[in-house]
Amino acid sequence: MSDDGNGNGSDPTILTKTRTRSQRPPLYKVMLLNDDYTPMEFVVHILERFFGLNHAQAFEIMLTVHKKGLAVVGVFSFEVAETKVAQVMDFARRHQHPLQCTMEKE
Ligand code: TYC
Repeated sequence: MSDDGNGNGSDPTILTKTRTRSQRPPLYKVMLLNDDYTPMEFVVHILERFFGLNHAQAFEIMLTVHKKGLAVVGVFSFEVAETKVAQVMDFARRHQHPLQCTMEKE
């Protein structure tokens, strides 16, 4: 009846905090995987073309993938990540390179 809606009846000495859910959508990491056949310059080109990196940044990430086996190349919404993966996989396939690109929830 006299409840003021604060979640603890009408006792003004009890403070409560209403937990609100974050409205941020989940983000997805897009990763490139190393292989022994895709030319280094092709990977650099992919990073420039589809991820908007400059040549130096693209070369550095390519080398990280080459040395460590994989690297995160960007973090995007689900739809954008899915599009990037599809673009990279399609471009690699059309050039007959075995390059693999995957996505994973952050
Ligand atoms: N390992 C490849 C080579 O030596 C280069 C390479 C780098 C391939 C990154 C894939 O995602 C990759 N030609």
